[in-house]
Amino acid sequence: MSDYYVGKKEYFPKIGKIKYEGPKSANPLAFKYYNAEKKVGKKMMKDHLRFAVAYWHSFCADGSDPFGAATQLRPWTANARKPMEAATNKIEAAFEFFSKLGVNFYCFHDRDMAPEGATPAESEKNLFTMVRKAKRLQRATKVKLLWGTANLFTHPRYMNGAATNPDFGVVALAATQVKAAIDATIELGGLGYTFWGGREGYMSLLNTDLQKEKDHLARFLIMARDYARKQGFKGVFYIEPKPMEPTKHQYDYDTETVIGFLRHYGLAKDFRLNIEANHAELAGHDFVHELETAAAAGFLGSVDANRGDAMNGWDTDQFPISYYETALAMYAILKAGGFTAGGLNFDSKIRRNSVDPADLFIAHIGGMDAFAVGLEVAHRIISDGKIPALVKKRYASFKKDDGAKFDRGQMTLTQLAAIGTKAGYGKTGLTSGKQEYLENILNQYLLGL
Ligand code: XUL
Ligand code: CO
Repeated sequence: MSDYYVGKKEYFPKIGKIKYEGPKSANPLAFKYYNAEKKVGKKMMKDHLRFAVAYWHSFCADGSDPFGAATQLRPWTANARKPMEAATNKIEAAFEFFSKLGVNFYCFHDRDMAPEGATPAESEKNLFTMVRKAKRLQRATKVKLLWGTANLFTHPRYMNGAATNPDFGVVALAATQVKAAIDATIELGGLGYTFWGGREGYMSLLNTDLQKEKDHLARFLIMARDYARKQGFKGVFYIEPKPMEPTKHQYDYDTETVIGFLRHYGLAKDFRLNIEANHAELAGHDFVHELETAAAAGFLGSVDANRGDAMNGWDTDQFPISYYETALAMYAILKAGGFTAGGLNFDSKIRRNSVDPADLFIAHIGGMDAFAVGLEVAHRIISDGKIPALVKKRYASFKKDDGAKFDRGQMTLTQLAAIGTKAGYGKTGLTSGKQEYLENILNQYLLGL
């Protein structure tokens, strides 16, 4: 028996199971650093990293962009006569890919998996036909669903938003999709359900009642949460922040904004954040800033792993390759205790001119290797302890005496000022932040030293 799964037809016949061959390997179809069963600290790499493949980028996208037609004519869609036949081929190709690559999770939107029908009832029927197939394939491959979601942004009816649409009729149609996508997620044992606010934002304030739209978004999320919990969903709800694109301004701008929103509307208990690297960059933040901000407030849930291009301001969704970025990201994730329900979902797409079937594998291999290196470096930072110790030392004055009293909120401004007056200026505050020293240590860790 082969060590990977193939359906009725093999879609990647020239590619077998991707194996770990080590850093010196010249084989483009082998892992150089990701060694699934290797222990890093107390857990194996695969359990730290919990990689997921994004169904939409890898199995639905065809390379078309606003300037040109499809370049990636995939056999699973090109040879199908009907949309449901294409959907069936696609799901078989996808699970063959997951199995050969050796990832344990995937993520999907309702419309990635099944085409919209002529009526909401037909759309739901299509989705559930595919959910039954997905369930069989999950069993055969042991691949699990990290999270499901609904596509509330592609169809023209959502051009003015979904939950925040000024037309109640559209809000109700969005509900048909979210209700069915939650049912599908539950049926597939999904560990999470994600809301990325596709077109939940505005293009112009001249035609927008901003407060009403935000209230409607919260109302919709409360309804979805209540429905899912009633149906027995035990997983985590995620909001995926993004500041712009496709709308000029999206309500889920960044992590801090979303945390404020969740707390304000009483959603903090059920919702966590799904942080995407490229979205962080669009918001003017580093990926690690968003991760640390979420973690600090107890809202870190899952990650959409990708990278942007610092030279331009759009969501390029490239595969992550920077060890520096993955090291800092994994440091933030390990410090927060690691993933529980979440994982690293490659919300990344190959470039339009990467037309070889092998490119899909090579891109994921690079991303997985990059996060494996990041994990090792992050573990090194923690186990060596120099960097955490310096951070601790910086705040040592709050550990005892008056500093500790201030920290615990047991001091008035008058008392605090009296301490300052008594101490006087002297050299207080002129302590080095040691940034360059820490950056140099990190570079040594990056080289495995
Ligand atoms: C869009 C984006 C989405 C979400 C899921 O920028 O990241 O693919 O991850 O809807
Ligand atoms: Co995403």
